[in-house]
Amino acid sequence: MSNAQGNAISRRSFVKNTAVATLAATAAAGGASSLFGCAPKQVEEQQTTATGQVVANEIPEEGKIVWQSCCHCGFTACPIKCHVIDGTVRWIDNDTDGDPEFGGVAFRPCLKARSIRKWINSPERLKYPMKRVGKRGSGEFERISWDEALDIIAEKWQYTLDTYGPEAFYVCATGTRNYPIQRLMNLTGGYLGTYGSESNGQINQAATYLLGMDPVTFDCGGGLGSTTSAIKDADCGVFFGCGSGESRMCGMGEVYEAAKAREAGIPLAFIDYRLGEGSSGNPDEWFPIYPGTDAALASAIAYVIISEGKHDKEFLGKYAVGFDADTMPEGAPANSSYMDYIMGTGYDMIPKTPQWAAPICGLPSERIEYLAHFIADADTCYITQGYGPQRHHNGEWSAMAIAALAVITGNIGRPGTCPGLNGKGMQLEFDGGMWNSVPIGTNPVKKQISISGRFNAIDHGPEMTALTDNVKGGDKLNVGIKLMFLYEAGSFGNSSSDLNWAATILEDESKCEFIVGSDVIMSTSLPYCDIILPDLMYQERMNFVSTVTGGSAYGFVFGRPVQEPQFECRLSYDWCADLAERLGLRDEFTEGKTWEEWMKIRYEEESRPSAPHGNAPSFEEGLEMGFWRDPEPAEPIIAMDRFVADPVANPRTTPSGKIELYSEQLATIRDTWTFANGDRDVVRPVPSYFPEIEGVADVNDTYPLLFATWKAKNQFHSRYQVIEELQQACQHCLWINPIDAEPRGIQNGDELRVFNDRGEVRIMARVTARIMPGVVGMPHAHRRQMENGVDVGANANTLTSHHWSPISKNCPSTGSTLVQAEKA
Ligand SMILES: Nc1nc2c(c(=O)[nH]1)N[C@H]1C(S)=C(S)[C@@H](COP(=O)(O)OP(=O)(O)OC[C@H]3O[C@@H](n4cnc5c(=O)[nH]c(N)nc54)[C@H](O)[C@@H]3O)O[C@H]1N2
Ligand SMILES: Nc1nc2c(c(=O)[nH]1)N[C@H]1C(S)=C(S)[C@@H](COP(=O)(O)OP(=O)(O)OC[C@H]3O[C@@H](n4cnc5c(=O)[nH]c(N)nc54)[C@H](O)[C@@H]3O)O[C@H]1N2
Ligand SMILES: [Mo]
Repeated sequence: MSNAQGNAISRRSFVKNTAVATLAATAAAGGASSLFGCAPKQVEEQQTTATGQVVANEIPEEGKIVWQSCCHCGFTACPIKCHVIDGTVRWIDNDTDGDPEFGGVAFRPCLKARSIRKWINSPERLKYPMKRVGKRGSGEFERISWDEALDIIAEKWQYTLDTYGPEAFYVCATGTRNYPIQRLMNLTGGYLGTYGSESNGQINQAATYLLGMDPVTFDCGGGLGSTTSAIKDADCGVFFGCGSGESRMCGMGEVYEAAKAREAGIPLAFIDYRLGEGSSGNPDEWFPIYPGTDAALASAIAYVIISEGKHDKEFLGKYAVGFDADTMPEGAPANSSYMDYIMGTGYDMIPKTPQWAAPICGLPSERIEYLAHFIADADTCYITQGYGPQRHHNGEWSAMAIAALAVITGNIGRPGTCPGLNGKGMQLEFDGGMWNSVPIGTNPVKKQISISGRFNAIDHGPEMTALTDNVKGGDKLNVGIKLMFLYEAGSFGNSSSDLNWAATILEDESKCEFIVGSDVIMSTSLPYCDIILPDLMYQERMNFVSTVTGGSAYGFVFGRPVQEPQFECRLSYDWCADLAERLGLRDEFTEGKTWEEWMKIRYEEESRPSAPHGNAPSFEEGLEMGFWRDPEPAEPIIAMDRFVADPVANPRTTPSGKIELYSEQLATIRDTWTFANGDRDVVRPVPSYFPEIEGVADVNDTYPLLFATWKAKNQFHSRYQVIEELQQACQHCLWINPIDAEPRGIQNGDELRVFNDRGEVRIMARVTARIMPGVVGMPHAHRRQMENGVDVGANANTLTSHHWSPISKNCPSTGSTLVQAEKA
């Protein structure tokens, strides 16, 4: 940067000088007020910019600083510095401790976190407990008192326990989080459990069978994948379906690490059906492929690598089984190795050449060859995937086929590598109590269903078995879900698929007899609840989180309430204690402790010791600081490094203790289970491709477009949607390629009807070449709003299918859906 005199000055000294000048001006204009106290009144001064423009420079009142966090974007909990004046948040700042030079590190939250005061003070907030008075779904409620609400719940609780037993209880939450209500249920006999998550159910299976992940600790030697910061030691990077520019856009996460890598000249390739922000911010090259076809692409890449003899024979021999005939487990059928599948001597006798894959995935064969050389000709290639590719009907196999590329090229367990999976690797592996809560104890009910199985279990629970529905912990369910807590879960609008079908199940009061919703705003799930309880926002309670980022900086937020509870909103731990009292269990529930006391115990016992440098403050010190950041950057976590260093001492959790390119466990599943989707559910012991239901192989004249979804950068799922400014900043629209728009007479901004046999939505068109021809898509979790059977709010899940994947029984929420689109 140069100043007017032509002297080069660094950005940092420029910032410093400007700050001094501003402070001097402030003192002059506002009198001798203390700089850091709460004194200054709003001071206005004028500044002239370099271009001669005159701008007002408002310096807001400092107020009291209360640190809090945003709501975690799944993996990144950005710290926010709230300036509170007279008990109200007035403005939000960020961590400013980092070096202001580019390349320096500051935890800068995105537009969502910056809008937090509009979220917590939204006019749409729930204010009082309510009781349903109309039909389920009608949205007719009346205000009741907390006592009345808790009396009704206690009565239904006891009735359900006596009539159906604990297996009929269910907590509908996202993933497997811990909530106080689960602690209470565990004290009254437990509840039907959940495994998997909408985020990464399929990828976890891939990790388990191929790489031998420990499903309890998720340990792959450092989470499911390496941290993104590991990329600094790679020669190049390949990202399959990674929306990090939208899904982890905070200043400290993947975007930052990828940007640093690019600055250092490390080329990055992105594979996605659309050029989203995640890709456009970072890639040197974009490789568009049809949704659900990553395994075809990966297999063809493997074909090129193996035919050219560029696979890492030494690595495969030492660390993997099932690559070729020499390393097959005893008793496995002939010609069934991974190499047989790839080279065309396997079960289908089809060589997986680039020419075979090109029409399937829509990427020209030369580009596939190019990608193969991009990976194989580098000494070290960082291979990873986001969660998009696996959230498909065939997602387990997409995830495995991608990870197999890291295996055959030996890009595992050494600096600069990632084993092709990105899961916990998005985070730093230390426990920050991301969704902090009280310990929930042990669930006496051992049966579990997949997270996508909840509507099935309400509809026909007793028909669900281990072999047909992957019910775990027992052969079958004895009873359907009869009492459900919808707890911080937008199952009815955000997370679940095929919502019109789901509505018919919840409307029937004989199925799930009693539903309680705990939320903060009137979400689209709540009209199906019998009782609604208004919760506190994260920022209104003690909220302890780690700033997990996947980057090289980290810290803990010791969030304190930024404002008093509004209206009759209550901390869920407190009303659960009152409910426990009605069930005769208050003392067992609280053990005499407050929410804050539990936070402290969990921090001292779990989170503090997990900080990598052992230098985290005590809880009291942390509260004093509000936000603690480790002054030392964290070294990258390299997944599976311990295994690669010593495979005998650190075996994987697979039966062989090695990476299994041929999995006998999968062969057993194939031979013993009955599959919901018949022949379309394919299970093979090797990473391989099969066409998903409602994928490229099923495109037809009635529904010719592949429909796909991703994360909106202006929402965290449904959260923040009520903030008008955020909606304007990033309008909800359907991306459609000009090649598909033109014959339909569709232009930018037109209102469209998008439909299939499951439902119809209305949405604005965004005609753009940044999505492949033949594919249309939108961010998920926009508010569902039904008018005459049409969702005019355009929630993606009004259209998505419920064909769950063969093993994890997870719904294919980012894809596996065909639609037609036309002008409304
Ligand atoms: N702003 C924002 N951030 C979020 C969230 C949010 O709601 N909003 N949610 C958080 C949560 S809970 C999660 S789980 C993470 C998810 O984080 P990501 O995994 O990064 O995000 P997704 O949008 O699920 O999928 C990533 C990308 O996969 C692409 N994709 C979909 N199907 C396919 C496919 O078949 N093949 C290929 N190659 N690409 C495909 C999508 O276009 C998208 O760009 O994000 C977290 N961050
Ligand atoms: N089509 C499609 N479907 C998807 C996805 C996709 O990419 N595409 N992504 C999937 C993924 S990865 C996930 S994680 C799920 C997410 O699905 P959800 O977790 O259901 O999504 P949220 O919108 O975060 O829903 C949380 C609900 O909790 C409420 N809430 C917010 N804060 C609080 C609080 O402090 N207390 C209480 N009690 N309630 C609160 C919100 O208002 C909202 O109603 O969606 C999945 N579904
Ligand atoms: Mo998620």
